[in-house]
Amino acid sequence: MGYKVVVAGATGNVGREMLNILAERQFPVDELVPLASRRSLGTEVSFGDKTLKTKDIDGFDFSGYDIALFAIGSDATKKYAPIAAAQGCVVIDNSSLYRYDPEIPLVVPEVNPEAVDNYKNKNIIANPNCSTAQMVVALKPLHDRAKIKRVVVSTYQSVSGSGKEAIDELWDQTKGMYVPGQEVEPKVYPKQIAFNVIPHIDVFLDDGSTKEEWKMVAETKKIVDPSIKLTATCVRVPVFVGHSEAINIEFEEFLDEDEARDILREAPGIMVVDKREPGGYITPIECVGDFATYISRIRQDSTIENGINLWCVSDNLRKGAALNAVQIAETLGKRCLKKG
Ligand code: 11C
Repeated sequence: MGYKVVVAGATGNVGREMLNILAERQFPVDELVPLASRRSLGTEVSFGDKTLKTKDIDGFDFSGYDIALFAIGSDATKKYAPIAAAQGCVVIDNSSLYRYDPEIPLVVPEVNPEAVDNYKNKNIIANPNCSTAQMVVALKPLHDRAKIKRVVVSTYQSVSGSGKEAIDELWDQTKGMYVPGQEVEPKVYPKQIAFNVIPHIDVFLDDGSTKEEWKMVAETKKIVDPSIKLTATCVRVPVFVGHSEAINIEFEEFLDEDEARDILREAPGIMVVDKREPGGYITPIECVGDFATYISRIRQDSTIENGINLWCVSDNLRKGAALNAVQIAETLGKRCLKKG
């Protein structure tokens, strides 16, 4: 016996990945309904070897459905998640709307699976931001061994994090560079993204940081440990899929780089690729379509007492969004909504 599952936002980048991953991981599904806004109504989406037509999210009756994976952005989530939750369907939401609500669990199953048990508070579970999800998978096992004091992280985030229009903007701008008269002006981003990097993701806050940077701080505290201090600089780079992060970690206790490598090799969700030679590390192109978070360049930071540097790469549409949401559904199934 399986679950009755809804995927809301099934025609978007993340929604399509949710459908792929539910099928790839053979999530026990008895019935799957893809939902979309009226604009995309009737669009066909693939689920394993099936082709399904999307239904209208407006007016959809969630009663009798077990789990709804939401990838529809904060505004639409605000409207539809409370309806689904009130109708008895557990919402796993990819937007930022509920992440910072103390009553709503924010879950990365490799890190805090037990938080899922609090789903009953509001029948909603939040999925973290992509840049946080991959980072905390690496931080948690190291924190358990040597207690993290402070993290300094710089991100190199792909354009798929900003949606389909951003992918098109990078593609068209790159092609346009070679054709005189066909240069493409920035629309999604405030500056040219092709052959450039932009140190700005999400809105600016009063202290000069950006919301993306703030999210990494707030979410790490909620998922791993509120005592961890973290400072981030988030940068958009001309890569289609795959976020990369250079992470500097200061620990309470000394942690040798070889031990850190061994801990990470054993940690769930992580693949260590760390040969100290040209090409002995992972780049974003190589992580696309994978489930793993890749860790490379593990080394001592000898400028501080107990420091480690590392490089962390993951598919932002998968671990950063759809995969983590499906893993939450799996965890919810195992811990709380047992079937069969
Ligand atoms: C980006 N991290 O790369 C963002 C996308 O809070 O879920 C995801 C935003 C979020 O632009």
